[in-house]
Amino acid sequence: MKKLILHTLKEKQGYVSGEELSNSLGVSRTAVWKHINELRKEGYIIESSSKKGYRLTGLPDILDGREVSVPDGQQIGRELVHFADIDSTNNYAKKIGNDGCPHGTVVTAERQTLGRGRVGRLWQSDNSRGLWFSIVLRPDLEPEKVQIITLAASVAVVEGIIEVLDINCGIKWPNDIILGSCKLGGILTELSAEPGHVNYVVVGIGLNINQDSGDFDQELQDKAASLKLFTGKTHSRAKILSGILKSFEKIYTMLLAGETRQIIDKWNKYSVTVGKEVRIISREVEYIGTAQSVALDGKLVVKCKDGTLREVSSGEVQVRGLMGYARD
Ligand code: BT5
Repeated sequence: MKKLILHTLKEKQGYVSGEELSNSLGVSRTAVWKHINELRKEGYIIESSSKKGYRLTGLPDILDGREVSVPDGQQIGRELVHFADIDSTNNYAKKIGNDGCPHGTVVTAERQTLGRGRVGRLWQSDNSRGLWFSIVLRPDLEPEKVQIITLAASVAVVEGIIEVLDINCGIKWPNDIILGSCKLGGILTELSAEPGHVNYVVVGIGLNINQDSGDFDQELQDKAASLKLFTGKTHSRAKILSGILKSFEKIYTMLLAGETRQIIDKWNKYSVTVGKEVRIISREVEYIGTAQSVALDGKLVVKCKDGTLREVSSGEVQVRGLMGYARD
């Protein structure tokens, strides 16, 4: 009933009388009033006037199915699991991935106590000012081709933000979302596979939305961006998440259709890596070169000083001029 009342108030975009609500939904006016109060407790701002009735004027920024909406027929985000607190949405997504959850299930959390980056690094996500979520995918791809999913996910994030806010972000290979010269977000892709077969992939996305600079740990203060720091305004996480899930569905469909070239072309359009001087730091070596392109399997092609080309599949890539890399 509460859902129906909310739906009616959203549709009307103006006052609806208590009588109209009680008649159309077949409940008493006292029942309507009770549900309205419950909605208010959940953060919906509903004005009331004895003559005109009720009017919805503000939505809470909650990340469950009430405010995060996906178009009919969309698979990504059709199932949403939301937590107030969790260790890591990727951990939970892997658990339900193992248990057989449907393709496209999305796990969100207000706060993570153990948000993870790559190779055991920490991801600061101890407050509800960002978007911390994971998507479970069941792609029919060979395990070697999964790296391209991280690139596709970065494109989905950038295009989702353009769609909702008309703000242009960049992508730093392989998994950073950049705004200005700082890190706005990151992607952690994890895989469960057997030889030749992918069981599931978890794409974990962390995106800073409404943080002020004091919300970041000391060591991140010069490196981290948030959409609020960039625009000076607070943004709806639910709307941004809905936009990203929609663009994710689009790019994932391209991936399954074998349109890898088109995905790389999109990625190149947003890349802040290609054409720049990069410092590659892997377990074995460290060198400086120029990022040339991204290969169809998602590897970064780097031209070294001596003219040789090297393909980088993992390790740390620093891009000159970004997040503190200045050449000494
Ligand atoms: C990443 O790792 O950038 C991937 C981050 C993925 C986080 C999401 S949140 C939902 C899901 N659940 C999880 O547990 N994880 C995923 P990496 O490239 O390794 O970058 C990690 C580095 O980014 C850290 O060492 C810090 O320097 C920096 N960092 C940490 N928290 C940050 C934040 N909130 N904003 C910007 N930079 C941050």
